[in-house]
Amino acid sequence: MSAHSDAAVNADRAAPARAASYLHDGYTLWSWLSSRDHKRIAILYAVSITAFFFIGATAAALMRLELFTPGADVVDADTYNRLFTAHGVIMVWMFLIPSIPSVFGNFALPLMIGARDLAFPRLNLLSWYLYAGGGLFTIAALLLGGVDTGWTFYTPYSSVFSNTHVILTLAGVLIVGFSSIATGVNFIVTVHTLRAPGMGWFKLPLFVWAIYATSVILVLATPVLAITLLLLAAERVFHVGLFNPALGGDPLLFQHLFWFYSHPAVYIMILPAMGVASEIIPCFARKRVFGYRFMAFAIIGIAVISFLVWGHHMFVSGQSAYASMVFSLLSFMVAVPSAIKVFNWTATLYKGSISFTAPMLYALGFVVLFLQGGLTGLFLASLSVDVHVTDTYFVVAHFHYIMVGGAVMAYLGAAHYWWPKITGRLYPESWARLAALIIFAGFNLTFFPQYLLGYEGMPRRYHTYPPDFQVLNVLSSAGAAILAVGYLLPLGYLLWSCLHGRPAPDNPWGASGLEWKTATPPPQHNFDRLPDGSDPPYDYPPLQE
Ligand code: HEM
Ligand SMILES: [Cu+2]
Repeated sequence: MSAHSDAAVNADRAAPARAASYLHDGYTLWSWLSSRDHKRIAILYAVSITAFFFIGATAAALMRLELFTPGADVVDADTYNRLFTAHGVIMVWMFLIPSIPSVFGNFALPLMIGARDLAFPRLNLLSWYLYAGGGLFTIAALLLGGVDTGWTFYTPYSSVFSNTHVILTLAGVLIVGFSSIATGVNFIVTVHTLRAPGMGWFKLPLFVWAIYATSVILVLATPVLAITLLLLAAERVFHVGLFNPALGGDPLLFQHLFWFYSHPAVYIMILPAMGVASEIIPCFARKRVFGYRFMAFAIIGIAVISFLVWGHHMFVSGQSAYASMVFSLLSFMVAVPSAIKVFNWTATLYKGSISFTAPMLYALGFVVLFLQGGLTGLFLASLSVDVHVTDTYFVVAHFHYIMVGGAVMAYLGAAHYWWPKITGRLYPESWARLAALIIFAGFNLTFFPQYLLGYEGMPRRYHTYPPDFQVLNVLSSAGAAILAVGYLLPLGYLLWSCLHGRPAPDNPWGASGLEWKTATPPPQHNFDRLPDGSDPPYDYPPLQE
């Protein structure tokens, strides 16, 4: 690494006890692109994931623009197909799956368990290169004209009939999948081997539990995706007859394989979000998490059950009625650990001394929207209801409540909560609260009307619709415009705060985790002295009655 700059040297002189922060470890682009420091790699992820988010959001904005009117006024059917495919592929694989683990898991997890870095720092850097490289493949496919299969790549359409850039997109997703696996392995080994002395499993912060469980799902499920995509590529290029009925294949086999990965993938998105909420809520309610052990077991329960419910995506695609009944029942079972979590967050808030800071607003928004999305999931898990609303906007509304209302809210909550630690600066609190409220309002206005649209029968993935559906569509598109403003605000004031924000103290929230016990921003090696991990997590003093 390069020698310290003058600024860093001066900082060292001013406070001789402090080592230089990780931000001072060289200023060249190369010092970032070759860094093996988990904190710098987290920032590489944050920058690239944010870029992908806004590319995916642009596709969404174009879709909502088209759906403002019943006719085809903005784009034709082919372009619309490419738009929702690009939107789905980018949001799922380039944003939702990596977002919280790769950015905040990377940054905070080693600090939270008192480690100096992840177990395999070079593998961590390689993961980022795989992520960025895979992402560029999908962008290349987009620039060359895009894909129209939908993000689910259903066969035989994707293997036989589509003449768009399927292979290039598959390659991108496959490469990003390897990044996921590498990251998962890294987190698992880190949690097993690098916990601070005294930190037993039931002293781990719930965010660490959540990232751990997520990593297990990543390592077990992602190879299934990789194999499925390779089989699809083989079918497309060599016509081997796996999925094409004309060649003796079975298209349902593709759906089983795809959802065997993709349902657990939903929990790859939501478990980290739950972990974030479990950090923020006790901190700003000044209370211990209610039922810590139940919260940890609920995480494991959700992770296990997530592998058993994939068939609820295939209720109408020709699986036996008995199989559907079993998948329906198992899907209902996921509600049990999920409800435990919502109940325990609520109990943590009960009689707490609550301060409505921006991270807390995002966390509360997460709980409300996740609860609502989860409850409508029970409608979809009910066979008879699903037959009515399947492939309608009801489904679109449901999964946006979970993925956007849940995972994106938590991502923003995490960004605000750890921002001072990451950058050494405070963000402007009133702007942040305003943005949180705009996002919450814009989100509900965008997606709530879609439940009604779906219930009334508007199918998903269509670029035109009967004029009867227009009022609700206009509401939804107006909400999307508000949401867009809401998402652009944090981009603006967070970047502003990097340059002009007030310097942050080591522990601005008075929070309890080990990550707040080191300097802000942390030194390259995280801790000057190895911290003691034997304190119970969420050690907030009991509130006076
Ligand atoms: C910014 C506001 C957003 C709007 C207006 C929006 C709109 C849409 C629309 C119109 C569709 C197509 C539905 C269909 O016809 O099948 C869609 C699909 C989808 N969206 Fe969004 N979306 C937004 C944000 C997001 C975000 C932030 C994510 C994830 C982080 C996301 C994930 C998805 C996924 C996974 C699909 C599935 C595509 C499919 O149906 O195969 N969306 N969205
Ligand atoms: Cu599912």
